Amino acid sequence: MLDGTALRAMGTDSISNLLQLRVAEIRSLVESTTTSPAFDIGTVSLLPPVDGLTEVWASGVTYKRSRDARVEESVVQDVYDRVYGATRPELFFKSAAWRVVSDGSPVAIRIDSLLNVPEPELVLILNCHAEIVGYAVGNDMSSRSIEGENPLYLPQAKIYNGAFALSSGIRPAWELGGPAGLDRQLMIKMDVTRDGVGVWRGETTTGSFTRRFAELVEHLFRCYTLPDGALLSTGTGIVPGLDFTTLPGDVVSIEIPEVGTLMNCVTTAGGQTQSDGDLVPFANAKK
Ligand code: DO4
Ligand code: MG
Repeated sequence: MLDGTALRAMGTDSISNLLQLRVAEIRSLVESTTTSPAFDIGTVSLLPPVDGLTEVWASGVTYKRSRDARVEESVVQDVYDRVYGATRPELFFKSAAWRVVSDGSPVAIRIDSLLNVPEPELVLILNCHAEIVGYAVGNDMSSRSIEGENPLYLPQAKIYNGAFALSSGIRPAWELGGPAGLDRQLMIKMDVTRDGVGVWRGETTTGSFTRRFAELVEHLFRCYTLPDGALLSTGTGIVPGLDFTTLPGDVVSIEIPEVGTLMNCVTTAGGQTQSDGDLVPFANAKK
């Protein structure tokens, strides 16, 4: 696993610097570095492996379950059918690096959204050369009611405070597949508990992913420069029925056994509501 300790031993403090190198260079750095953490890993909070100018992007409708769920929730259904079968995938900007939520910190639902879900997703860690360096576990928190009202509201349904969480550490790509990407199917599991009781559970495998990871990467980098690389969340194959919504206080646990785990409690998105009901900007955002 590639984490902060390994990074420092390799002579860098930043993932974005690392993502300027070719996979072969990163691999040789990792394999020639012997690390032993100078602290007990259980006593520190690990940050997610994203920083600098690295952008977080996401893809959608890459599993049949996702296509069916969007058709069910949306008043405009054919866009999801169309993108599911189209050559060009759905790609959308999800988060700046500094906004990404760590494992163990709260993710959020919006105060103006009635139907909300966590979306457990395999995340590709990409260098600036559009190569897959490794994998992590992501949670693409989403408002189904806002996107369902109108697909043009997707940025508001998907981008808000606490909307994307990422596991700590990177599982190097060369440990799971060939240089072109993943060779094997990975299990993806999600559990949601409320007051300590399980209220929703689902699982899928990347065998149900209907595209190739390489084609998502190719479309992301087409006509778009990513000097510090990118994280690309590959879409969800696990969507609860319309009778389920995540509530503040829920705990969301996601596991991709060969990649990592991610656990976050759910809170209400940071923001303030004035007495007249207007939203004002998030007060605590870093400058
Ligand atoms: O437009 C819908 C977004 C879909 C998505 O985020 C997913 O399939 O994971
Ligand atoms: Mg998603």
